[in-house]
Amino acid sequence: MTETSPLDLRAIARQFQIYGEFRHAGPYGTGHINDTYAAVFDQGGTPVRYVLQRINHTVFQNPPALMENIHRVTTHLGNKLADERDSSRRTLTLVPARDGSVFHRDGDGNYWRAYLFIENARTYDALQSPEQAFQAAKAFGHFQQLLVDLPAPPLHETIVGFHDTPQRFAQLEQAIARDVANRARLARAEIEFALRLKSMTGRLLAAGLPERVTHNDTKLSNVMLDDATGEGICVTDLDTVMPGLAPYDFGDMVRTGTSPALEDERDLSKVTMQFPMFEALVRGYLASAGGLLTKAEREHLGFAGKLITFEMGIRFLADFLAGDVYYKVRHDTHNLDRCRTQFKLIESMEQQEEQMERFVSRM
Ligand code: GN1
Ligand code: MG
Repeated sequence: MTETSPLDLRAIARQFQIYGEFRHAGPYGTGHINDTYAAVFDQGGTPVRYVLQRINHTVFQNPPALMENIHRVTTHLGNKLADERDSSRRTLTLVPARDGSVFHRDGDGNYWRAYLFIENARTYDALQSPEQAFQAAKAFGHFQQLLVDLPAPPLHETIVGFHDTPQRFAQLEQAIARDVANRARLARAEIEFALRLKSMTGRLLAAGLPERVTHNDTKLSNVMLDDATGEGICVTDLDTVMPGLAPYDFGDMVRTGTSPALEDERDLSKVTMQFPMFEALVRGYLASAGGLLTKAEREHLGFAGKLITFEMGIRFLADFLAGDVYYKVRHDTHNLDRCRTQFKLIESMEQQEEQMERFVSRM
């Protein structure tokens, strides 16, 4: 994507309707796609933080449509939560640009947005307890539940076919065939593993499940937990909120919330699906979204964890083979490392599949 050169965060920040004097700004968070910064303004003697984000417009090809989605979603959430204690910490709130628009476009053609910073809460790249898993899953379920009555029209599809797992698989097959970076030789075992599981890719799409407004990127580092109460207070990363299937959202919680290891852990012996975390995710999700789900959606919750872990594994693998064109990487085998943790996690899920199914059906 185009660089703002040199990156002048003060100038960017001043394009938004933020009171006070700019103090400083720096990189923030661990996302793989957009560039995120925290900026501090002095407001009458008190330092106040804001989030600034540059949207990756190679990945999200229509930023204005994406921002229209986010504006509609955050406005809807804000209205529904208005009477709750601490309401401004329960949803992201966009700060308008000086011209009133919901984004700012800089001279290099980059799209920027600003949010209020949610203080006294944080995200975790790996969860530390079943209680945290419960709270995080409950927050994502609540998010889905609050958006059931989002007024028409449907949200824009910000990435077409985002959770079309068969299409993701076809993209992997293409990457293997092209092998542009000459890396297939480094990933023989992973390619074989992927080819063996091809037949499950279409199962969720073929299940006739209802389309809902879903988040679609429910990795657990996308929900903020309140420092004082531990409550899942705010769901973040709204770029992929669009029509989708609820089990995919639940599945990504299982992918990211049940293993004690990070997504790019190289010691694969640390990667395992911890059953107590799975139980807590099911309980938390059903505590808020249970009333919403159909029988068929519930029946697919266990399977969805495995399917989306596979989807992410093949996306990392395809990007490794393509020469790291999509995800941010810090070294040559970063995407392959990520793929390996996903495939290891699938093996761990397979060993506990029956138990997982039984638990879900009892709830
Ligand atoms: C990306 O934006 P971020 O880092 O939360 C990706 C997700 C993946 C995730 C894996 C738009 O999410 O689909 O699950 O990485 N987002 C996009 O960590 O591709
Ligand atoms: Mg994201």
